[in-house]
Amino acid sequence: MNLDGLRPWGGLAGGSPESADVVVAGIAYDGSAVYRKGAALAPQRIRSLSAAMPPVAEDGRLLTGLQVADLGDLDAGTDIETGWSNVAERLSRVPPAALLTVLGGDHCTAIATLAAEVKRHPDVAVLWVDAHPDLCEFSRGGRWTCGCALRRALDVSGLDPARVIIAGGRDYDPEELEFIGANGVLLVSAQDLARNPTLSAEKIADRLAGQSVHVSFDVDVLDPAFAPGTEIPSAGGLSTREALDLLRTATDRATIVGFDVVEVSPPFDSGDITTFAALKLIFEVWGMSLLARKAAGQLSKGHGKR
Ligand SMILES: [Mn+2]
Repeated sequence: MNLDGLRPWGGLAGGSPESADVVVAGIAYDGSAVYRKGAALAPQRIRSLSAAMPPVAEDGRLLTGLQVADLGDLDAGTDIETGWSNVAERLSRVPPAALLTVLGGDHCTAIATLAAEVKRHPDVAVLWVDAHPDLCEFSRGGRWTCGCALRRALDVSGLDPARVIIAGGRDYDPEELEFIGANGVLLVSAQDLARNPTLSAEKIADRLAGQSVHVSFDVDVLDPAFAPGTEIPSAGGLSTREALDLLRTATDRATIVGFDVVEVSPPFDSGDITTFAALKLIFEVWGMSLLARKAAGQLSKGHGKR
């Protein structure tokens, strides 16, 4: 792909991490993948192709002037069980006013991300958009495998499970459904979303209204037709269009303070369509969060000086 003359992040890269509107970090780790590795290559691929994105949201709002500071990749070591805390420590120092954007990695990278988000925003709610709840105590040979990602994130962050909403679920282990029922997690399944997209998204919006929210987006929530480049494709998923509309409606009355996109696996992608789906989601979430912050007068001085 010829990206000559184009700058990363749609030309928005710049500013210092202390004052930028958006702070990006990668976690190039896929040691928790049990089916097939490859997500460790995602941060670099996403960054590289980010130069091809226009700095304009799909509704025509300009992102021009938004300052995007990229910390590069943070080192989670060879095992997330021990490596999450260093990454969480660095991410927790991202100013609360910045929109944190993390590029996974497999979904266990979200353990570090959510631990940091709870530090930055103690009352944060989490919208976990994923084909799988990742709520197993033990899964596929370990407690720190991808099927346990959300369970471990709750453990280490102290986040109340009742502040978690799972959207797009369709593949479950029995113990996950038990945990969801026993702990007040709201589950809005892929089937719910397909049958009644607006009502389902509004149900989430009611729960998130007035809250600071972190969106953890596992790209396998998308149907494999739209995102083949992932560790374990799950049939019956959302289109990219449906996912964008879900995020917009569900967070309409909330403030998005962070977003991570995980499980993009470039080696299994086809023509980079999964990487570009991730980039579309990132840029649109920036637009959604930007609108709210613009209204609140919380943007960097760079914004609006076009
Ligand atoms: Mn997941």
